[in-house]
Amino acid sequence: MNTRSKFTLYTAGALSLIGCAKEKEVKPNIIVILADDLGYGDVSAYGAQTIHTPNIDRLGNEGVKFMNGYATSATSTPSRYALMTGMYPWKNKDAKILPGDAPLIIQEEQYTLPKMMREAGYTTGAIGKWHLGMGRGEINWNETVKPGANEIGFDYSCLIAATNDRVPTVYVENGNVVGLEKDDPIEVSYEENFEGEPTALTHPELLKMHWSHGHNNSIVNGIPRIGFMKGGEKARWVDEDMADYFVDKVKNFILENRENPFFLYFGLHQPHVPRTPNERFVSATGMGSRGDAIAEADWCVGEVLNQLGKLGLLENTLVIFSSDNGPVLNDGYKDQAVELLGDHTPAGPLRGGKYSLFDAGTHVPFFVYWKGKIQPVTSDALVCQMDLLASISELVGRPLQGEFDSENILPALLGESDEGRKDLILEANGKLAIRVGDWAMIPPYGGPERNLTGNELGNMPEFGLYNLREDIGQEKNVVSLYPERLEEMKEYFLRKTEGHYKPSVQEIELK
Ligand code: NG6
Ligand code: CA
Repeated sequence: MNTRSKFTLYTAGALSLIGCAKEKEVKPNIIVILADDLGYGDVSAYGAQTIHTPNIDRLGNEGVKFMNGYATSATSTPSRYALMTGMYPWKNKDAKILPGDAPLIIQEEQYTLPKMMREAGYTTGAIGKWHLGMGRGEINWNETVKPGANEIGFDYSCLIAATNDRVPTVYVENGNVVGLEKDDPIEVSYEENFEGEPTALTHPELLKMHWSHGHNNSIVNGIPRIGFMKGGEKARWVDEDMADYFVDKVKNFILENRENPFFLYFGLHQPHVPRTPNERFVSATGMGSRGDAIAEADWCVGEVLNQLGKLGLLENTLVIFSSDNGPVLNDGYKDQAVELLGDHTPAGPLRGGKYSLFDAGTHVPFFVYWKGKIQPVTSDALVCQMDLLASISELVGRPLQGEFDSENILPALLGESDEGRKDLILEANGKLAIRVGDWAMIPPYGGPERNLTGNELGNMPEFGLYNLREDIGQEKNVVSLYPERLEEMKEYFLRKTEGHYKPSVQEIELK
């Protein structure tokens, strides 16, 4: 198909949906489900054989299954920042893995996806993993913590502040710690322990899960964490119940808002460490806790779909599923993820994983499902979570004003075009790489080849250039075969990153 007829086709398609939304004043509910560290190869819709994810698969097999779907970053905070703000995270120096007591990194005056949805008449909710900071530093967890999700556009929020391995290990609902008792206040520190409080180093006998790197501070629920915490005994979460807790909140939010259009951000905590599936899922996969946590995540997705079905909302709800970054096996606990992996390949055919500039760091599962409105299709379009802002704003009739990195790729998201974005800057640990069309280019960076997880980071002494269509596993660095292509990519990269590229010794060579 030539470009013009393709363009006409998708424009017409998109307009028909947009037109339909406007004419009948039907605003589809929008649900974004973001898994945590789920790899491209962890989902059976992408070919996983030893793990079965029937509910997640349904979104891909009955919706648009993106073969080139991306997070902006190979870790959580920056990816989530891009999704929420439509801006590249490397333009904000604070958008890096945050501790549990970090201040909110989105400015209250900044435009956000939930704000846009609210302007479009939606009720907005954020449930699950947050990891974008709360408060302004020096948080008092015994008072309402502000600003947070509610101040950047969410009408309702029920969250874990950072990650499931970081303190405080409590749920924060609309800024308030759930179940906190007045006479047992919470204190949190990422600097030093509170006197007399057990840690993994002083009281290893209290551990039911052991750490391999990091994760040797406060012990909660027999699990050693990152950071120190005291008090709030009754408010502390039970990891094994977290999925049920959030699924209940999600079902409730959908039920309460069934009459109005709603936007829901559901941050799954699986399969991030510590992997603590509920006993219903223990041994579900034969792959140990990582596999079982994925089975539990799949159940969570099924519960969302069941609730929509039960309330007759499936035809009126657009569901987007993705993951904040690529997979990792040993992320700091001795949970046998490596030993019990068997033939499973969490990154599928891709190279690298979480923390990596190689493709698997950011190339993640990505599905868009809308029953009866989206025809099942497999799409090669290059799409990124950051594009949800511009694309959904188009869908709900609130085109963006101002400058954003988010691109309107609505026709691609709806499966009506295979033209997504042309290029994407990828980020891992503050280092940048680029994908343009089928080509990926990684500048030379100093630093170790792998970190303690064993994942390859993509730090190389020379430029890496790969054609992902021919070499999806980035096995063959073709810099010497395509010197002109490399020069083009370098130029393109410098233009797009506008001085944000901070390499070590190779800077001169690049310029
Ligand atoms: C790292 C943690 C890792 C994980 C990650 C954040 C150590 C040694 N490693 O610092 O376990 O928590 O941060 O993951 O502490 S993310 O998916 O939320 O970005
Ligand atoms: Ca993550």
